Amino acid sequence: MKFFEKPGPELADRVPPGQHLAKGFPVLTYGPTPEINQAEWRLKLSGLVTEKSLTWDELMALPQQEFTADFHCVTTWSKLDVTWRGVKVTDLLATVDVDPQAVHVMAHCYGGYTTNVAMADFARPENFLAHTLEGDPLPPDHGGPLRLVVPHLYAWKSAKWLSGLEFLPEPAPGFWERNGYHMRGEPWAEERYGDL
Ligand SMILES: Nc1nc2c(c(=O)[nH]1)N[C@H]1C(S)=C(S)[C@@H](COP(=O)(O)O)O[C@H]1N2
Ligand SMILES: [Mo]
Repeated sequence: MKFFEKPGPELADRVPPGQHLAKGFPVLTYGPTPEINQAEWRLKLSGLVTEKSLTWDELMALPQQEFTADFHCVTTWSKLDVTWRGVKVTDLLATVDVDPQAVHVMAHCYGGYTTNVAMADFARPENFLAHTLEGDPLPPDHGGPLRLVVPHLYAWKSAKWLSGLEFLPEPAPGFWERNGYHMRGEPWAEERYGDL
C-alpha cells in the first residue's frame, strides 16, 4: 500500500516544495495522547492580555464557523482541504485586550507540548481554534477537544489539546523550536530547521 503520492499537475501549486500528499490523515504526536474531561477543560489566556480562563461553554458561545485549509507536516506529508469547525482566533482576540507590547504567542497544551507563533502570524483571519474535524467531534488523537489550526505554517504550530495562550513581549521557542525546528516554519519557504 502506498501512503504518499506525488501531486498531479493540477495540485502542484497547492503542495509546497519537498511535500507529498498523504493518504488519510496521519496522526503525529510526540508522547501520549492526554485524556481531557470537558467539564474540567479550560483555555487560559495569560501574559500581556486580559487574563482569563475560558470554560467550554464560554468558548461555544463565541461565533462558530466552518473552514477548509491545507495541512503541511514538516516530515514531508501534506493533506489538502481539511474541513474543520471552530472559533476564529481573531474572534477570540476581539473579546480581550492584548497589550500592544505583545509580539509573540506561546501555545500551551495539555500534556506539556508548546509551540510559538509571532503575533503577526497568530492574529490572522484564517487561524482557528478547532473542535470539529470533517463534521465529527475532533478525535483525541487529532487534538480533541480543541486544537489550534494555523494553516499557513507547518503543522507543528497547530497545537493539539490546547490549554493556554501566553502573550509575550519577545519571541521564545516552544518544544520543537528548542529541538531544532525553525522559529517561524513557513512551508513555501521550507523553513524546516532553525539556527538556535
Ligand atoms: N500537543 C501537541 N500538538 C501537536 C503535536 C504534538 O506532538 N503535541 N504535534 C504537531 C505536529 S508535528 C503535527 S504535524 C501536527 C499533527 O496533527 P495530527 O496528528 O492531527 O495530524 O500536530 C502538531 N501539534
Ligand atoms: Mo509535524
